[in-house]
Amino acid sequence: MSAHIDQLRAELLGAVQGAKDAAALEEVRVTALGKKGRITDLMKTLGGMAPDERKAFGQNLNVLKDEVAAALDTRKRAFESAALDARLASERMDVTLPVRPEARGTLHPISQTMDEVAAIFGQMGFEIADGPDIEDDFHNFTALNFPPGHPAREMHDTFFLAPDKSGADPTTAERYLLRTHTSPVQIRTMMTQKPPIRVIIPGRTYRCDYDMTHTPMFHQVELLVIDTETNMSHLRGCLQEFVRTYFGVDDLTTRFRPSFFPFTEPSAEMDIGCSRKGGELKIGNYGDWLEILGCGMVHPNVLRACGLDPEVYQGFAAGMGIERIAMLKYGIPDLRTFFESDLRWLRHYGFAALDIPSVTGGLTR
Ligand code: 2NL
Repeated sequence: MSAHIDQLRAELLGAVQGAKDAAALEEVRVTALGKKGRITDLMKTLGGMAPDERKAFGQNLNVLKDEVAAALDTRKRAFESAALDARLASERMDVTLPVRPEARGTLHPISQTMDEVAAIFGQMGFEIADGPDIEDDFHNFTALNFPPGHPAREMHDTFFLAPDKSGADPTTAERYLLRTHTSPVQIRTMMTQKPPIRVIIPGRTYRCDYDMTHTPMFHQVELLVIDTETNMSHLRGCLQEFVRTYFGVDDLTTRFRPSFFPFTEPSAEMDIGCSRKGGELKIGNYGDWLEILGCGMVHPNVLRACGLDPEVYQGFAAGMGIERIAMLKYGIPDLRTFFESDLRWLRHYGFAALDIPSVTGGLTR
């Protein structure tokens, strides 16, 4: 009898070891310990045995049953642990890798330059104003003291929108256009805000012109100060502070030359010191001069057009081209490349998106 059990033990333990996977192992379990399993069948024979024989055989059978159950359990755990190892290997990740790939986008130099200008004038107490790109004749010309039919209107190479079908006279305020400068935003600001006013207006402007130094869309920033005691020395101090901070030259000299704009009186152009020695432009006090912006005291007619009494209020305004000051600071030689969306150019001249300009942190990389 015990020889029979030994043989069954060898057979069942061999089957347990030979099972290739969890499903095969389960079959072995059913064959051995299931309701109609080999050990179970033997258990059923106990009832027909003599008491002594039954006791000995029963004990042996129980030992075998426990042994087979233990072997099944060990093998089952081995399969589970192998399955877990395989899953861990397949789902493995390197936790030392950076969380995200390095950002590849950059800020366009126009955006960077606008941010720098905003940081400098923001520090001086200016707010940013904006307005529509599509304007009417009144805000773009008439309120700015361009008389009807004045040649300066033609000088602006204005893009006019198709006249509306209402039959309105296209030479009057009814014609819409793409703003030729950001000045209409100042008009809107003066008409809606009570002085004191200190605003800068960065934005897109449009003129029908295209050559080496002109693109049909370009960017300007203008500034406007309106108060009751504003004079030309405020204008000069403010603009001088701007160019010194923007170009990072603490003692940069400025020079004012008389000029003309319909909307300012007196009007001036401001130059900054530079050198052109060896064909290389350098900003600084080297004896040569570079024109940087136009400015002046707001014309009384402009104040009146906005409902401000020129006997009470006066102020100054200035305007400059963003592309121009960006080219000067960052050594960009060709205006037209600003608008070509050439990825190599953008990567070369672009700025890190999180490198936010501030006056205290330094404005540039
Ligand atoms: C330039 C010159 C300038 C202004 C813009 C201005 C606006 C109002 C009233 C008076 Cl509402 N002036 N703006 C004044 C002087 C010059 O721009 O060369 N820009 C590129």
